Amino acid sequence: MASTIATCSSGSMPCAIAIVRLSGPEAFSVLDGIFKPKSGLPVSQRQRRHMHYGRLLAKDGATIDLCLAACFSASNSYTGEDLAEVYCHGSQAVVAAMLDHCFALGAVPAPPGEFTKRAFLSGRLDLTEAEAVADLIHSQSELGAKAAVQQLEGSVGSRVKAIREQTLSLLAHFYAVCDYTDEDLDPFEYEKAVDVLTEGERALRSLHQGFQRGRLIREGVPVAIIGRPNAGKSTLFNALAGSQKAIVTDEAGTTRDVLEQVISVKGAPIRILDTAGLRDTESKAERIGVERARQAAQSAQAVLCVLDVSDVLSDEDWDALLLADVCDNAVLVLNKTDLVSALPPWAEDVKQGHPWKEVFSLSAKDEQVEALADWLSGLAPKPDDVLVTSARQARLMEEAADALADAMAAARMGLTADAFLSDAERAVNLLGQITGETASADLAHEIFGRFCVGK
Ligand SMILES: Nc1nc2c(ncn2[C@@H]2O[C@H](COP(=O)(O)OP(=O)(O)OP(=O)(O)O)[C@@H](O)[C@H]2O)c(=O)[nH]1
Ligand SMILES: [Mg+2]
Repeated sequence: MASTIATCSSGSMPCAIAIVRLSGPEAFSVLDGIFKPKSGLPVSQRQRRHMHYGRLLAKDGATIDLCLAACFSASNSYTGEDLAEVYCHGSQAVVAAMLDHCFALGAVPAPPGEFTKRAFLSGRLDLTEAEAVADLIHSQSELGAKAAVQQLEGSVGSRVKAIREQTLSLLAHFYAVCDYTDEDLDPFEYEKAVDVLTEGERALRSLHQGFQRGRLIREGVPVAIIGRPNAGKSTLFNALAGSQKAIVTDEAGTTRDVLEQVISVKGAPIRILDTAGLRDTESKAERIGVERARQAAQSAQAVLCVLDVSDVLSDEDWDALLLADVCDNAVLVLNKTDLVSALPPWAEDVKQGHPWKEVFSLSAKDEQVEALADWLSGLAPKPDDVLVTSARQARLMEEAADALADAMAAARMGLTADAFLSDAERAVNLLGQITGETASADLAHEIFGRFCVGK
């Protein structure tokens, strides 16, 4: 019999309200033990999914809070088990005393992801939906949240299930024709089977293609800020991030490592990388930093090349310009405009002489980054199509598409039925692992182990 788990599902305390959740066969009886409604009747005997006001008790019977509690029946709960929730004041002491009382009454602490794991095991969620819960919790931008919630609503799972069911019914038809030769069944035609498999493979390849874009949404579109020392890269990074994360000084060579932060730019997830100023240097650490800056620029989706308009154009600036030239998506940032009344003569040559996607004149120090932020927000993929964000799912989709292609090749070449059947069955199994229909206990353990406690 499953245990009854209890844990605090809300964030760090102290805070206004904390939510403690109980799930399992004893959830209601444990709640009745720790919570006494003002109205007298235990919550388990009152209306489900309604809040009830009452006294929360510690193990010794003393009142430790006045708060709300609710019961959700297995048929209508997140976990698919009886589930109870207490909404108390967000005090560490209150929550600790309440949990202590729950454990004394037979509940056990919930491991990370246990509530969602139980939802999966009871069939409330498939694995793609469960993984979307984790994505949603970790989303750092509105776009990331939208992609996760689409997946939570079954956008990926339902497509994968449909392909699996079509392949399964092909197999069922094949076996029926072999097993019941006397029955009046439609003959199994390889040509028709190939049509179904072709469509399945096409759909899987297209889902898989969405993975690269999905990953950008999940991890943020990488954008590197490059330029010579003191151009104002870290100041620009801080202005975009809206924080003082990067150290800024008037000493050249302040930033030595690549500093990164995912920021939500008008709802779009952008991973900005602040890099070391490009120059020849004797310092070992700074040399490594410069090398990392070059690598960051080459692997980023876009590069912001920062030049200081209050200074002359130096050889080090040329180094940055040459690096920007090899990036497909380079933007020129003419910085420190607050220090000059007009742009220097070299600015026009630089604007014209390179394939810039856009040119911005601004003062990073005065946080004039609105127009640049607008441009950055346009880099994120559009959320209108189904985007796969999980590397696990993407890998299985590719393998399943390959298995379907192998099955088709076997059917077309007129190989033995065994070859066709084993490839089609392999595809069915791989597709089942995406949604969890054929997932092993180890896999479920690994996936839910990455969740936070209380979810
Ligand atoms: N007036 C003015 N000063 C700026 C502006 N942007 C940066 N600075 C100043 O320029 C100096 C260097 O700025 P940083 O942001 O540290 O420059 P960096 O490019 O990161 O330099 P390194 O890390 O050494 O490569 C600091 O004194 C900043 O305050 C600006 O828009 N206007
Ligand atoms: Mg810096």
